[in-house]
Amino acid sequence: MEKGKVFKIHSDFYYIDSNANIFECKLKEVIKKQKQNVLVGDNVFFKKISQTNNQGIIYKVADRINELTRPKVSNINQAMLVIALKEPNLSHIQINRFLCFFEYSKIKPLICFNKSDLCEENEIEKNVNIYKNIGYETIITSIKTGEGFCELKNKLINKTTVLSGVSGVGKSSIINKLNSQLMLKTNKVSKKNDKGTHTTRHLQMYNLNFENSNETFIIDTPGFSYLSFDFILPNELDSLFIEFNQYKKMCKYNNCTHTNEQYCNIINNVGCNIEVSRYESYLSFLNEAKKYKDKLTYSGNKVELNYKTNQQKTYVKISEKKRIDSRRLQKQKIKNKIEEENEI
Ligand SMILES: Nc1nc2c(ncn2[C@@H]2O[C@H](COP(=O)(O)OP(=O)(O)OP(=O)(O)O)[C@@H](O)[C@H]2O)c(=O)[nH]1
Ligand SMILES: [Mg+2]
Ligand SMILES: [Zn+2]
Repeated sequence: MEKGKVFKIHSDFYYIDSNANIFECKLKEVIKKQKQNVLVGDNVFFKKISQTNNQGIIYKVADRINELTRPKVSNINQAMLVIALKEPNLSHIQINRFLCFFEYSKIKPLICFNKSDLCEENEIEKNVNIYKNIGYETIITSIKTGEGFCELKNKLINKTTVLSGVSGVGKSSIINKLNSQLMLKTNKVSKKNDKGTHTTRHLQMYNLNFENSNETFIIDTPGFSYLSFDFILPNELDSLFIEFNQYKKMCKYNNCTHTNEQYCNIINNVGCNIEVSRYESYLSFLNEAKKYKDKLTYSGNKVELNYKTNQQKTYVKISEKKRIDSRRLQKQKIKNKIEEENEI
């Protein structure tokens, strides 16, 4: 059996790099039956169909170090969130959306502020410092002037990095600048609506072939148009704003939502220790999280008596629709979350 890494997936075909040889593989029936996802980044075991061509069958997926759901990749060392300082215009709420998602996924992001050639220095600093002060690793780059690329190479070397960010921010252009042989397709941002044109259509992993490392991988991804929060519950949200943690301990109420409670230490710190744009994003995401929770819970709580202990226990009832939609395990997870939230 041969070993290799999945670097591209196209419909039913999995493209594998095995010691710089490329194989086009299909999945063995048993993997399909188990409904096991094979992701870009997976290390797999496969058998060649014949000695003469480069086709094979994947038999087994090796254990993963980690996996990310959006984009769907595995075995990554870091995620680099690419932001354009201009074209498309920088949006803090959008940055915070991605940051919350990475916190939720327990993946440490590196934030790359690209297109520095289009922006004044003091404006760049003002924007970047918001995230630097929170503790995020940041880097400023331009593919036009080459700013930041030495530093960037040092941050990428010997790692597998997945790029993330909306369309048009320069993800593919950055990869081309790191290795001019790759020649990935890029496209202008639309002047009409200040949006990218979704040029990259598929996830693909590339070896950057740095002079001093042949183990530096980068994954180009299609830019999301919108990352919606249909997975976070209200009580989980404040911990995803990592700078809130040190202040929320001093809120008067343990279950403070930091919205209109008296003696809320988060609200007290907005405008000094907590950036206004961060707090505004929090409020906006909280609304989305509440809507998500409402969608999950229609039927309220159910009280059952345990005849042995003669004690009552309260359960959360999930709506009928959700019951059909989700598998047993998922249901249990959701129930646990809500019961925790309602302190049942
Ligand atoms: N001025 C300037 N333009 C840049 C820079 N980086 C990228 N661009 C331009 O931005 C446009 C979009 O770049 P892409 O690399 O296609 O963006 P992308 O993030 O890959 O977009 P999708 O594939 O649609 O997700 C192209 O016209 C690039 O030339 C930069 O540092 N400065
Ligand atoms: Mg692209
Ligand atoms: Zn509070």
